[in-house]
Amino acid sequence: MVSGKEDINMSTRFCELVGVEYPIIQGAMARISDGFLAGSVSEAGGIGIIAGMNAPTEYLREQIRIAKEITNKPFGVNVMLAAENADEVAELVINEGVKVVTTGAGLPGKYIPKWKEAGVIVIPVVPSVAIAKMMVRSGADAVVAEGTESGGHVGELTTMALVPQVVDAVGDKVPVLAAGGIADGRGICAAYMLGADGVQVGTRFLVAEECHIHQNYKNKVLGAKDIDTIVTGRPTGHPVRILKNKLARNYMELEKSGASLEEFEKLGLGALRRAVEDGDVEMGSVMAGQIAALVNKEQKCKEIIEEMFAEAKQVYESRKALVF
Ligand code: TUI
Repeated sequence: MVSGKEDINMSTRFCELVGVEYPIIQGAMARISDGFLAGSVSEAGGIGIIAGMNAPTEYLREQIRIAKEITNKPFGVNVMLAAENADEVAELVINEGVKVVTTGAGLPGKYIPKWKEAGVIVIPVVPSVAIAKMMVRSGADAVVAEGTESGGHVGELTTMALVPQVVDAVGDKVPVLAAGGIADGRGICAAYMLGADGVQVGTRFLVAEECHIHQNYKNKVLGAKDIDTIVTGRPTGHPVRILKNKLARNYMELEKSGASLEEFEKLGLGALRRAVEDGDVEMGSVMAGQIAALVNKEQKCKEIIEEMFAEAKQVYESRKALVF
């Protein structure tokens, strides 16, 4: 206690559930969040997540082992349910003793009993109240309520509208984490005020020093303005938020012309790899959230997490003083 000020503890029931210091998950980012990034986030006191996406099972096993070399703390794997090898990845996480699984883009119900039996903590990422309820009925231990501000595959609702509704629906049963548009301490405080027990952050970790993407991708994020993201591919049923570039303009042209799904697919083929590995940020898919403009420095994962929570404490103190 210093000069009558209570020392604010930002720890929540989510920290107890997972056994972490800070209630922050590094969002799974396809082709981006590997064992090195996830291990670094976990070692810094959050939960790092290796993106399963469509990666071969053997590649994921290697990434899990890399994360284990970096940290003894819990980390997770995201199982992208649309992936062809989802069944194999679901087994892999059990065999490798992975502590946390997050899921995206589908319903993981059929895997949940096995995961729970193996002691895996299951945290589906959900875009709506109905899906959140379904997941909790299936045995989810927590949910991430992800607003449309996020990068990558997005739902319709904003974080501001979605999070309190998911909290009302399932918050008495499981912790709810907020995702979409959170990149600093203000976002953490806002999430807490909406009833969340933590946050999932993706975009800010794109520019982490431990994030091994092409520097052109990082520079594109660092240089982004508020209106620089756009949602592409709505007609395909898989809307994806990316930073505006030539690829995004081509997508918009296709949408206007009422193009076939094949044409969309052709344009999207290999686009993420082009951006992440080749650094082609014009014809590549530069996935990032609406908060990209707030992300303006490259830092270590540890600095990012500690700065965000230190800022959250300051914000809490200073805003509290406004109210009488
Ligand atoms: O999954 C994400 N974000 C993603 S996945 C991804 S990989 C990808 N790349 C290109 C095209 C499509 C996918 C990049 N970013 N976020 C979590 C999320 N889950 N958002 C929406 C959902 C979701 C949607 C429907 C969860 C469950 C659900 O169930 C209903 C159903 O019909 O399956």
